[in-house]
Amino acid sequence: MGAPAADDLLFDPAEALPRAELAVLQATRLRETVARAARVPFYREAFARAGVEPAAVRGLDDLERLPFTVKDDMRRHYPLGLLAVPREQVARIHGSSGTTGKPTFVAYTRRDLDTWAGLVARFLTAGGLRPGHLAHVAFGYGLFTGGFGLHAGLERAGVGVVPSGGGNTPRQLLLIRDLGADALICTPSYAFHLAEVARAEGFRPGSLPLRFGHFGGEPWTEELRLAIERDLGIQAFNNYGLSEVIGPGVSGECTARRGMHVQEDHFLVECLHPETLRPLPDGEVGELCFTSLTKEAMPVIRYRTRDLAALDRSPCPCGRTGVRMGRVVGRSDDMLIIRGVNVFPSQVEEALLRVEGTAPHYLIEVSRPGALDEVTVKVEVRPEEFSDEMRRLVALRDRIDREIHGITGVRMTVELVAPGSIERSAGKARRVLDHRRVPAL
Ligand code: DLL
Repeated sequence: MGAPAADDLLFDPAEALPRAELAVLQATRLRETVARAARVPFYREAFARAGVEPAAVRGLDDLERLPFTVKDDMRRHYPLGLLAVPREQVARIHGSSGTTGKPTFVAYTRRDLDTWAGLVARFLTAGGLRPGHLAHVAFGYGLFTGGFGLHAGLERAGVGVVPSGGGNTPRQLLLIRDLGADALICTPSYAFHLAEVARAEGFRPGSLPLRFGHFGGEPWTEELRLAIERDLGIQAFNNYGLSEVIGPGVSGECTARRGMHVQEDHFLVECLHPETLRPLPDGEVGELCFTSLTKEAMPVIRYRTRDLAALDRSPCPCGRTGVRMGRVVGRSDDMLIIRGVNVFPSQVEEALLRVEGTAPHYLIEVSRPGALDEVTVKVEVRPEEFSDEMRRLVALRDRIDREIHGITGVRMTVELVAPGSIERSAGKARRVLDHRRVPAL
């Protein structure tokens, strides 16, 4: 492997720690994390149920004995029941959507925010950004970790930031062009959409000043990468993360772009068989599971992401020693990612149940006709409503539309269909038809 290649600047020497040293650091941090988690009643009880005495956790070999954490545990302890520090030490709260319509919250101490910025700065640096560059952030700023997370990491890396936020694509193009941004930061589908809108506005997307793109927050394919690179004339890098674990910064690509280096001095990663939950050999696609090693406000123990990907431990020419995860090729639950927003079919169901006149039969169809995801929800109306006048049907549709948007945060096209027209099944009802192309395994 040798020294990192000249353009593979490390933001932090810890990225290239020899594996043996890394293992020692991880073991120390795992002990600290377990001790910290044991302050939370939920974890204390989970450890007790698993027969684990927190003080007896000595090293990495003990990981397998620790209990799993799932998203539902977070929901059940809404809003901040998994906090491991006094509320006064919380410096920021972010959140992600959940099935109940309520977000699940994640909290950060000052030190967590500092750690997080450093982790994001690492992958941005690994992907070519340098002090003096200017980055255009088109992620939403808010509870979603994308906007603020990338923003802080860019600043930490010494990169200038245009905090544009989401929406108003023509204006985004204007800012990128007139301010001379070197890098675009958003979801991959939005990057592609920007290029489309540029073309529709009559200019060549490749004429924009952009040279780099750092994209994440949703699954994408190698084909989409090539298309974005060709359209915008940039090098595009993939980065991955999830709010429960920290947000963006869990892993990211280096210039070799042979998978995303997991920041293993801050997170232990396991790749498990989604049903047996036994570890899988490298190269096999399984469910990724993360244990935080440095988080203070909300440590997570063996958090089951439901994201399916494979791990690769072969040496990387960049010199970073963190294991690489491949593209996320699917989910082991029914969560959909619509334009970067996590949506569960049960949220749509919840919205429908709030509206009188609908039958509990629906079908969510997802497609990507252009760059952006489109969702149509077909909803059966009750017979007495269906025969009713048009005006009432329109009002019903608008009501459903508002409820769905209120709960999921996503605009979906609502189509009212005749009673009995949605296929019934004897077993599990098929609620989702996802026509988007599944990334190749
Ligand atoms: O999406 C954090 C993030 C923001 C990552 C910006 C990267 C850039 P959540 O909203 O909690 O957090 O959604 C997390 O999004 O479990 C994956 O299913 C999916 N996801 C995130 N990044 C990628 C990626 C943010 N690069 C969920 N490839 C995760 C595939 C991704 N899926």
